[in-house]
Amino acid sequence: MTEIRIDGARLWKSLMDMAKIGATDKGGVCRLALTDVDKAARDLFVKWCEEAGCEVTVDRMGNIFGRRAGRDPSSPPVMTGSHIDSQPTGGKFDGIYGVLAGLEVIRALNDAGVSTNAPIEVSAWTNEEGSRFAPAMVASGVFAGVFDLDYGLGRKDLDGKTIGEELARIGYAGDAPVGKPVRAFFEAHIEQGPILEAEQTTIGVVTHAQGQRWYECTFTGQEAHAGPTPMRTRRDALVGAARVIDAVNRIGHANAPLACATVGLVQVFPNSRNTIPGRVFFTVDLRHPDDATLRAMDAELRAAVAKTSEEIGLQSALEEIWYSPPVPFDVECVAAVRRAAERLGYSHRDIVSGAGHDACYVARVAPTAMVFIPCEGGISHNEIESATPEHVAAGCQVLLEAMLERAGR
Ligand code: HGY
Ligand code: MN
Ligand code: MN
Repeated sequence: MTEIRIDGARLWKSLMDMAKIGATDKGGVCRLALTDVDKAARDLFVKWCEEAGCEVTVDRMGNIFGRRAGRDPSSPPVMTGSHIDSQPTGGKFDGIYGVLAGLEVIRALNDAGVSTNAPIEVSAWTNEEGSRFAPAMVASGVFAGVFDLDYGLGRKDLDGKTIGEELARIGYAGDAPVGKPVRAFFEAHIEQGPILEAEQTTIGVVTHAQGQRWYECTFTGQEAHAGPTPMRTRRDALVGAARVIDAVNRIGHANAPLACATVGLVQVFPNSRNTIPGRVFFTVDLRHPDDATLRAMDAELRAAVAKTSEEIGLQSALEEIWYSPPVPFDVECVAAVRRAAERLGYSHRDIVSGAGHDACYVARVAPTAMVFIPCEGGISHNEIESATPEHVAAGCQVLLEAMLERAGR
């Protein structure tokens, strides 16, 4: 076990200072990707990296890298990091914990005057959430070669603004190429689920992340007057959406306990109380750790859409916009996390991530693992999201130990 200790109070203060950017009345944050609020948080992160002596680079997808030099400048970096952007009703820890825990590792190494053989880098990945721009993790996806740069820069929000335009607008359209050799990548994150807290376990040793499929569905029927139009002649798009939304929920329950199925975004047109909805746009998010089961859930969704269209006489357009297969993390990196938790005497257990993370894509181009800590009530993507200073510090200490093992002192 190393004698280097992270400074938990400093990390907690950084988290609370960062949480002031985009703070909401209910104690959460709203820092949608590439908004002015995201820019302000990025600027603060860059300032802190520079104060810690890091060389900061930004690549063409706006991914930020703070680099602490190693003795061997030719060695690929041991990297950590996560994301700064949040959900519209996000919390103070999702993503930003992994970014600032990575910065704290660098600050702690500086305090200890310790050099590492490989450079150490802390990263902040653009648009991990997939809330403003879909899909999620698009910038780490470009970094991993899953998406090409034009696709990534061309992704549009609901107002038609592209990632490329917004990066330029906030001054984060970097010129570094997207993608480079990475010796190992470790991401610290809150679990965002109930397991660690329920088992009173401090560290989650993440072995895998589940697969996910995202869809966009449009039902088109016919606008008509809510008064004189007989029920038998209606082609009500919202009734169609309601039936499929219920079917999505049933698909999740039918494949429980590991499946997840969610409709989070619905747009009704013309959205007027006395006009029968002629068109409804909605999204579907299906997840499962087993790829074959996820494929079966896909088939069930398609059948439900076809059946509903037939029953109500609607036109339907169901597009799968994103497929992220289940991810096994690197056995050696996972073992480094487990050994670190053991050396430090923290309770720990292996766990599968229900959420997607940038680590899921970086895992395609570098040995990768994750460190989870509990969050209160397992609640995330909610302004009440919370974690304890003790768990925040423990996860960061495990991160430092695992990274040092790979970076070489
Ligand atoms: O959707 C997810 O799993 C992550 O929050 N992007
Ligand atoms: Mn996250
Ligand atoms: Mn999230």
